[in-house]
Amino acid sequence: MKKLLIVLLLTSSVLGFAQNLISNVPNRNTTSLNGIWNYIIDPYQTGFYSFHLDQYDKQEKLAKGAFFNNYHAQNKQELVEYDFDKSPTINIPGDWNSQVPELKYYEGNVWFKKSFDYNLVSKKRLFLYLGAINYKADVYLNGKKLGTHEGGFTPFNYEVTSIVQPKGNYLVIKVDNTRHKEDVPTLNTDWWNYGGITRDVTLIEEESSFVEDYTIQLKKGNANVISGFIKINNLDASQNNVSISIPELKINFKGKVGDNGILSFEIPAKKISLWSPENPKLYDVLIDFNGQKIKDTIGFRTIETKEDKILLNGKPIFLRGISIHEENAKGGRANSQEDALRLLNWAKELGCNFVRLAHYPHNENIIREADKMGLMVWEEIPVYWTVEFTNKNTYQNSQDQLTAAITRDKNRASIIIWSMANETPISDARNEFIKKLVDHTKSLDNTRLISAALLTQSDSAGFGTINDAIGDYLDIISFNQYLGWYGGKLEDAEKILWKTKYNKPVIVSEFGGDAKAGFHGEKNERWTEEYQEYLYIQNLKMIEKIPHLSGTSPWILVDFRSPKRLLPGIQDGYNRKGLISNDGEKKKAFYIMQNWYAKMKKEY
Ligand code: GCB
Repeated sequence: MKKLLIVLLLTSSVLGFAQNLISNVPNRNTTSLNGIWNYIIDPYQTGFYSFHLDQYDKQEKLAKGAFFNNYHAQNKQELVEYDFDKSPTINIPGDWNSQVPELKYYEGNVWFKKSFDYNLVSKKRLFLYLGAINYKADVYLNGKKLGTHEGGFTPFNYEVTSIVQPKGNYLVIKVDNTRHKEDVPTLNTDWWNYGGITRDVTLIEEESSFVEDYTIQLKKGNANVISGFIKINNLDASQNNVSISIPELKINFKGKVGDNGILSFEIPAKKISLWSPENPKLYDVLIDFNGQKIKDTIGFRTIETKEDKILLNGKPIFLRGISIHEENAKGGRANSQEDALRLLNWAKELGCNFVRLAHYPHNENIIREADKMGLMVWEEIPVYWTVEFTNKNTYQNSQDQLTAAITRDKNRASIIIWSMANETPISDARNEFIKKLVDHTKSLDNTRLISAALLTQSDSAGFGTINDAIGDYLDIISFNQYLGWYGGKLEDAEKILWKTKYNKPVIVSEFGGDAKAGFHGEKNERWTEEYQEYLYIQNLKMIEKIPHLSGTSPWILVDFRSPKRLLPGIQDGYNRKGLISNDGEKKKAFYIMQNWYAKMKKEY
């Protein structure tokens, strides 16, 4: 049995499952591997397969042709047909499409290499943490395979303690952003498939036993109890003391980690200054595990629903939101703190207290900035349109992405909603799939609200309805509707009524239409700023009358690149539904929304 277990463990590491995710990376002892990397474009995967398509990383003997070996000819005669050090360079983190002109439309394989030195003193452990790679990554350090990871928007890590050397390490990553039907997202999306190492690459140094992850949040619906868990990696049972202190709240809790490596706790707390958009208070929190200290800044707030209201800290709120893609106005994946501030400051200017970060988990910087700025956040996974709901691997992949997002972000007060899916076609398999994701989310975090952006129908009496069985599992009924753009007449807006069978809060998670900034005309001329402005005026008249309305997040803050938007002279590869153009110019509809939010702010 023991032997079998060892074999299983070995096989799993060979298959390369990412290890348990380490959280709160920004506050750990880290070394950044960001910067200039070499890359090789490899459309035929020449560095991965032999000429008879044997996969090099499954072979025993050293394959000189395998790019992950970073091999250099030993003498003038030897044949080696690649050389990272003579290959071009690219900035990491960063997508390849917006950095290398000939890769603008490329979907396929690119290899990346970074060399580094690292002096790891004995008894310490080292982990390689990858913030996100789109879509599939095969990761190698010094020629050894660390693993394969799929999913373009979530972090993963590998232990490299026994592989790293003081000098001349080479980290090689093959990135493949080829789309597949069974992937998450699937073949068809309305956003650019930016390929590459799009988020930070970091080495994390730890002791042999360390705090891997924790939750420190208010207990569901209770503003006087802080609860959660602390999880120790490789617990040494003789050293199991943990303390959690929050000096400003005079909390100094001491506990012992159980044999399973976990300490669960509930700490009574008094007079917490609760986090809210008006008061984005974050407390310094210190965890001390046998003298190892890890710091975080955490806000405390409650979020619940009661009948058709969303209650923040026990009081009803209206979510004045905007949808945002993780993209810079000029194109390219956003990642930095500066990128985050640009986007979130625009949202603030619009009058928002809420952002829908569509359609996948965004980078950690933007979530942490939202925490500081007092913006509530909707975070979602790319279960978008027609993912393969009958495919077990597709489900597992979606669940893994959700787990990683929750693990990374569950201590951020700003996050109030986990969203399971966007505009997915109703079927039994899909309902079952989403239900499982909901159950999984609740098992990891029962303190937040759950939603999904649904599609709408109209009933025989002409009412707009939400006739979707997964509404039963959701805390908030959210739906996307495009009156005056994909259907319906804007003149009818005031007459259109909505109903839902659920006595739950409703969010209009998308509405909008395209306008090319600077293009003017009559309000009935498509693509003009006037058309978009009129569309917003009319939609808002309809939206105001939606029963149970608790928020809106129009589509979208900034124009974004989409391979599906091809109209020359107008779209030119951009979805133009932004309230702000990709040159940062505000369109007329921006001010309609801004006024409406000013009004809603007064009413609530
Ligand atoms: C939607 C999708 C969003 C699209 C948008 C559009 O319903 O959820 O991803 O970009 O419509 O512009 O059509």
